[in-house]
Amino acid sequence: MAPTSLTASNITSTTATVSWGAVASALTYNVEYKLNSSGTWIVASSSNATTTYNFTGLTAGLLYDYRIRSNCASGNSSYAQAQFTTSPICISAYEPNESLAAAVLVTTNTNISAGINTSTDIDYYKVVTTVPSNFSVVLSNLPNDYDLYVYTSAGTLLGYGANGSTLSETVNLTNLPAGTYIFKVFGFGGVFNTSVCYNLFIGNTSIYPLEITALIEGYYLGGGLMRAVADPTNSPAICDTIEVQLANSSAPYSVAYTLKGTISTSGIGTFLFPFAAAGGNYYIVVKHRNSLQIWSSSPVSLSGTSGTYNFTTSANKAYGSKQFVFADGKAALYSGDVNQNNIIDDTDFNTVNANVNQFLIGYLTSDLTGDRCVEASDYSLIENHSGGLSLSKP
Ligand SMILES: [Ca+2]
Ligand SMILES: [Ca+2]
Ligand SMILES: [Ca+2]
Ligand SMILES: [Ca+2]
Repeated sequence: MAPTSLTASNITSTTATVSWGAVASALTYNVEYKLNSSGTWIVASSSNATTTYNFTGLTAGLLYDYRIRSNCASGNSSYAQAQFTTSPICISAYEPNESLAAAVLVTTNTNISAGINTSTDIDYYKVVTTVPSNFSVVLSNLPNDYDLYVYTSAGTLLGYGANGSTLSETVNLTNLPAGTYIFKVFGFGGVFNTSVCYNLFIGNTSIYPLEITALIEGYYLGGGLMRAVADPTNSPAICDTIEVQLANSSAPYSVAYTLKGTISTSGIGTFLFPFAAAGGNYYIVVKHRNSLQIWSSSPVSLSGTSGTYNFTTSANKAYGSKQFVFADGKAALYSGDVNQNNIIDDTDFNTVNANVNQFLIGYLTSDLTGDRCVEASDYSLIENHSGGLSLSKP
């Protein structure tokens, strides 16, 4: 009688264990195997006394056939045949790396191919950065529910991807200081797969974080604080969106970098410029949707690995001192350049005036005070400036 219930387990790149159900009358078993691509069987054992056999010396990533026959006193059975595939080489790459302390140093922006090949396999990797940077980490080609966690070197969780099933995982992190970062891949609930390697791509972009402080005249409430204008309900700490540009320090002062982002109600926003800007000398330009654009009074050296520029400490932090100054000494972008043509004049005034008469409501450029309605206070604000305030720049 031929053996039944042939199974292969503990498969690695070079080994596999096969087992089968005992045949009552069997004295021994014949075990034979071959590469599926070959026509010639190899005898592994002609007198195997147990119902398991350990293959060794196999080649990685290939399909093997094996067959088992029982040898009885009365003669031999026919063969029962099955298959297994050895693990690809990548399945055990970067091992051992089972703990944060044993994390393997890897290169960013290149594919890492490895496997979760046992129920206890955890793969830790580490990356060392020397300047501030953004990470975009993708774990893909998952045969099972694998998850991705990102930590500081001290083990503080920074972000994770824990989708169900075989969905890829993505973790995006911005403005991380220079340091050592840890990336952990594991099978949720101990799942693993010995034949499919996952892909881990640790995307890393060096940045130059530039913290800008600027106030908007019409939004100012006093005490260094502005109104939450963009989305007061959901983002009460955010004032509004501005655009920050870095312009070359010599004529024609062309713009080298442009970023959009928000400033807080304190007027502070951090803008993550490409690291290529580091070491440069640029005029810092701030634009806002209904304010008069300002340029820094002189070029600013982007030295070190991050920088700050505060426009609010005095009018002359802006080129031509073209800022409004409040009684408390704070300087702010003039409100009123509704049509963004770099001059506050009758054209802007006429728009605001018309909208006051319509009593328009909402997130509007003619709402200079940021209270989501266009009314008398917006009218009186622009009335003060519509004599013709214009952009000052080198
Ligand atoms: Ca592994
Ligand atoms: Ca591991
Ligand atoms: Ca998952
Ligand atoms: Ca208003």
